Amino acid sequence: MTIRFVTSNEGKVEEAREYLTEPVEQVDYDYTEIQSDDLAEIAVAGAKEAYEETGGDDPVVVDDSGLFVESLGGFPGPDSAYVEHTVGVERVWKLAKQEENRRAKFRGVIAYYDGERAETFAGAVPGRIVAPRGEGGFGYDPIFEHEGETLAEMSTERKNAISHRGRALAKFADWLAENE
Ligand code: ITT
Repeated sequence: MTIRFVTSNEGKVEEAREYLTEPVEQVDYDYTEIQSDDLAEIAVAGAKEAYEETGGDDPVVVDDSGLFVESLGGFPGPDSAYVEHTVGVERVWKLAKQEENRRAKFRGVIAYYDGERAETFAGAVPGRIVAPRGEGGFGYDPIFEHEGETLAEMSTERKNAISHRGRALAKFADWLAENE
């Protein structure tokens, strides 16, 4: 079995490959992100659509994730991708910098669909917003610090050990091992 990871984001795929024993194929299909505050609902709808539209027999997974800054009411949250591509990561730091409370969370949901079963696996990681540091990772990694290091300063393995996606991948891997 190959896992078809439906995403435009190679960083997500690289992390999944590092974690899972099954082969992971990237499928670059732009599924509809339904309007919802519920990441799991967005991800399941996306996984079902991608499964039907990309026409393979192998199961698909999608990952919907986002950065939630506490003092900014959870911004950019479900709109994290849009904000990254419009205002950019540096300016999210500049916004958070004006706040005393710089606590933030990454939250993510992986949704699996194989034509019959739909499952979701969630993960979160707490941290704080800092001035950009580090060359690794992707997206908001340079401005998200966890236990003294930004996610962009960590190896993929280390990031997977603590990150929202790593935690969701761990649950997914356990479920796969029991349900294949
Ligand atoms: P797909 O929808 O095609 O999978 P995307 O990057 O647009 O790719 P999302 O819609 O889930 O993904 O948006 C997530 C946003 O949060 C996007 O800006 C990512 O760069 C960012 N993000 C998600 N996980 C991240 C991580 O582990 N480190 C840094 N930024 C992350």
